[in-house]
Amino acid sequence: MTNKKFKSGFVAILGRPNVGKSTFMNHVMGQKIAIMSDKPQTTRNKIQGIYTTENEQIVFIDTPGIHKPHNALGDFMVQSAYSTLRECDVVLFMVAADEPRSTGENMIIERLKKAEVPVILVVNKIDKIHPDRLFEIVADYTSQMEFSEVVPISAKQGNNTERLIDTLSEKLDEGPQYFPEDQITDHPERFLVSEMIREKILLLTREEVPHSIAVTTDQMTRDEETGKIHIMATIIVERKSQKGIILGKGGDMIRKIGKMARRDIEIMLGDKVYLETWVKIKNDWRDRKMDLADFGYNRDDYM
Ligand SMILES: Nc1nc2c(ncn2[C@@H]2O[C@H](COP(=O)(O)OP(=O)(O)OP(=O)(O)O)[C@@H](O)[C@H]2O)c(=O)[nH]1
Ligand SMILES: [Mg+2]
Repeated sequence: MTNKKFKSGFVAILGRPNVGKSTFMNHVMGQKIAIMSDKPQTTRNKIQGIYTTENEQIVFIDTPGIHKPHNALGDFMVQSAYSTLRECDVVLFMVAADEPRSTGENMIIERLKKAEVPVILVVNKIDKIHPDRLFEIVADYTSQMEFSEVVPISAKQGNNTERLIDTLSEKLDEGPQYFPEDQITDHPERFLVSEMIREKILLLTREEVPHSIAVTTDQMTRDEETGKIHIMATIIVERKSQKGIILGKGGDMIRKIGKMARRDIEIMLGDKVYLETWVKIKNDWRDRKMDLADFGYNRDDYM
């Protein structure tokens, strides 16, 4: 036992889509809590990653990438992201080193200027640029607003992420351990199962399809005969043509999705899984409040 005071706090990770927010949180947690992909708007809900050591508990809140919404789902995502400003002690504003500052970033910066908590600028993906360019990138952002710290990292390779944790620890006040030490997230297993299926669809499909799907996990029970966990999940699409793409020729695609997702789910649950998936069409669900709520995008989340 050390006689150091226990520190804790909530840390929101904000930024444009695709800058690496979820990759960073998963790296810190040492496991996949939030799904990741090279497609923008991968994360749709706030997701906590609870990082506990003997000296501290940092509750990271991964958020949907802030963008200009084109439907009710987008509205929900952006609202959830901004709502974390009211519930956190520190903000990590993440940008990508390999992309110039855009109007998207400028919009976020205007909001962050009004934040009542310290904002740390995290320049991610430094593995993608020549080190000489870092100075100019940092100078550009710091000319726009005053940040309490600037930390360049590579979330993918893990460069400098420990320094970022140390910097965060310094910023946090003494506080209670909010969650038991073995709790890693605020979402139930069913949510993580749905997300892992959605991740494989993001990986395997293109254009509008990844954005048009939702996944629900309707049942998770242990099959007494086989001893496996029997999971029944539904993939929701917006159009008949999308259903065709998800099923694939002779069911090829859905089998591939199921196989890849099952592997991840088995690792997460530490158990054998039998995954059964169904595909359902719900026209324009992304603009229907009732459907959004049914598929886990509840307004309650940010009100
Ligand atoms: N080269 C490199 N790629 C990275 C790094 N961090 C993330 N990526 C990649 O960037 C892409 C987006 O990563 P995500 O973690 O899904 O990004 P996000 O900010 O959570 O995106 P949204 O959820 O859409 O807002 C993925 O293809 C990652 O592998 C990094 O440090 N270096
Ligand atoms: Mg994400």
